[in-house]
Amino acid sequence: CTRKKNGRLSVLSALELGGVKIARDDVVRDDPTNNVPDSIFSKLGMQLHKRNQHPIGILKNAIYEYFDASYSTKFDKFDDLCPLVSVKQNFDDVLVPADHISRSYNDTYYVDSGTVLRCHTSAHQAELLRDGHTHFLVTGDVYRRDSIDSTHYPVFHQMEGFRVFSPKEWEASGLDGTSYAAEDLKKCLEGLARHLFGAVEMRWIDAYFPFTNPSFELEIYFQEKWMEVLGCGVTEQEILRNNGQLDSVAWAFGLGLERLAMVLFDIPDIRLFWTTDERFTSQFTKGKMGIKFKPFSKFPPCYKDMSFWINESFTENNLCEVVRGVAGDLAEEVQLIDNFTNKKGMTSHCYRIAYRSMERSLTDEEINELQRKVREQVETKLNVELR
Ligand code: FA5
Ligand code: MG
Repeated sequence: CTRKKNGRLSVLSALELGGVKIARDDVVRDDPTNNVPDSIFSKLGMQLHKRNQHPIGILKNAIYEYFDASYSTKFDKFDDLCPLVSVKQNFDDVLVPADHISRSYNDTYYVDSGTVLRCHTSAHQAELLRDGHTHFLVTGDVYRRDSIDSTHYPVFHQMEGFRVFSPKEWEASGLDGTSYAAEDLKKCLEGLARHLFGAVEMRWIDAYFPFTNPSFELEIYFQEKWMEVLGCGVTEQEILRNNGQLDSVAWAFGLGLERLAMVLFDIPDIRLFWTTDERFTSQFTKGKMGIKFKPFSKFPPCYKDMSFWINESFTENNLCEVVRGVAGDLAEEVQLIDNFTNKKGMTSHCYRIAYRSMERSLTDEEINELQRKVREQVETKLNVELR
């Protein structure tokens, strides 16, 4: 059912998420404080992580199994928390500084100035701590304005893990609380990686997150590159104190489920998780981890280059949003291939866009039309001068 609103046709729909009813018009409307495009709204409520036959759901269940088998204390599991959260939940509660780039409209989808589509499952740490949970896993869809390539998608899934320790747990060890938690965290995640992968090449990288210290990232070797699969660390005391845990220490992690599933199931492109093509969906079975995805004939990509003079407000995320708006999942990659500044101080960027369908071959006409629209919108929406 459709109706005209503010001069634009919008498909009416409402969905219920985590007990909250959301109407499309609550999210997608012509409002300068809202930057959620229809293509993103349409992903709300898909809940790939709750489908037991889908690689994301299969992986979630396998991780649950690991935690159930490894710990005598049960981890409380949440996979139905509403992805619309307040700016406070998404950022303030986890100590993201007021001027941090992740808060910008360039990086995050805002529903209005006080509400976002969560950009990480860490948005739920504080409320769950306040509700008295000390061991928990939170799985859900998260949303980010981001680049376009085979391992980045504007909607993906994370699983958050959180474990609180009381003083008696580390005091006997001779270690201080932070070292104790950091050791336990690495042991837990290495054990998880072994449970999921058996043998796989992995390495720890020192990292930074506002909500943990120390912080680490785990990388796994995949498609001839190191790929970051998770962030983690020892929770900042302030978060614990603010939420009723006075003498404790804790660890937390946030896993990217698509990235892990790509390695586990040999899935070469992140867009495939969203396809309804049976040649993809029929290859996976509830509870079965050993399956390797067999690509159904790979279609050739088509590359189109475009050059323009950028302006001060130009960002790559805005460009990617335009490309996705026009080409949707036919956009495979957007890559900066040339960049120079002339004597007048004008900077030119050349981007190469790869178009490819996961399901069929595209015609020249179709691609030319996509590229024509991209060029047109890049000019009008981003205010850059095409060359
Ligand atoms: C976070 O989101 C932190 N909240 C993780 C965390 C939790 C750290 C608790 C410490 C304690 P980061 O932005 O690095 O961190 O994202 C975590 C993972 O999500 C990445 O390692 C990656 O696997 C995945 N990821 C990030 N962006 C994308 C994307 N655009 N598409 C697919 N996966 C992504
Ligand atoms: Mg990261």
